[in-house]
Amino acid sequence: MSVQIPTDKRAATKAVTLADVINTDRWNLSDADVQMRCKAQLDQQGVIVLPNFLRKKTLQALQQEALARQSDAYYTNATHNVYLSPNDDAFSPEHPRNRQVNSSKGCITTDQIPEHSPLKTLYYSEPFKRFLCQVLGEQALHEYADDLSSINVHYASHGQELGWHFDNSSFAITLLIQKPQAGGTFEYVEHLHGNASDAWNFEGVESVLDGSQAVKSLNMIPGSLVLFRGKNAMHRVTPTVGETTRLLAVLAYNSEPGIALSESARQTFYGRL
Ligand SMILES: O=C(O)CCC(=O)C(=O)O
Ligand SMILES: [Fe+2]
Repeated sequence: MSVQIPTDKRAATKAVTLADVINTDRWNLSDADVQMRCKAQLDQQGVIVLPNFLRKKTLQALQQEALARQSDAYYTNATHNVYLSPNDDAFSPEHPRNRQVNSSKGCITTDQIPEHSPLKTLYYSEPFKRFLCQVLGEQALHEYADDLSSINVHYASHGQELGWHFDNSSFAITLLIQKPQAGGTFEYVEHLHGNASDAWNFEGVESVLDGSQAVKSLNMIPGSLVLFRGKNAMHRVTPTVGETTRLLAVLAYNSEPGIALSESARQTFYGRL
């Protein structure tokens, strides 16, 4: 005799698999050819967009999930320099080393994302991590040791933006969940290196800050996966225009296990530890 489980209960208990989350017809992540082509493009251009990566249903679920937690987002309204490092008094405040730009987006953290969220299925999936390792040239990818930093959802409502900067981490993995009516454009300058350990490239940075250098914009549609070498390319997100909030998920990994984001960074980005 079989036990009858109500349909809604069955749906609720069904495990979400990677094939439920991503559009596997379009993106076969274990295909060596796909991996190679993605790697080649990332190596050449510093960025790669995989359109229609998420299934439509997943995208809708993620939109709902994100909007449901919007009131819990922590908002930073801070100015910073493009290097995201403390100012250096050896330079004037207007110098590209110190010049301040504005960032005003909101953010929720791993612990605020539901356990059954497709974001978590994707983040912890071994085939997904293997794909990322191949494309990024990493040996292994590990979650953050703290409960906040692995998966974040960013919110940018009308007027909110992310100022020009270089990332601290050598790669970033994002999923656009909702696109605003206008603005919210990801802009970057290819091959514009500039970081403390390498070369500051004050001249190049200044030309971007002054608006005298051509910048590229990334054509992201909701459901796209983006891999980006943000340490080596200056980038920003322009202010959102209109009533539709820009929603973006960030998946963050470490190449070593057991690493937590620094307490000062957690305090700045999340307002708590
Ligand atoms: O919102 C984006 O598309 C990029 C976010 C970003 O650059 C960052 O979080 O450092
Ligand atoms: Fe960034």
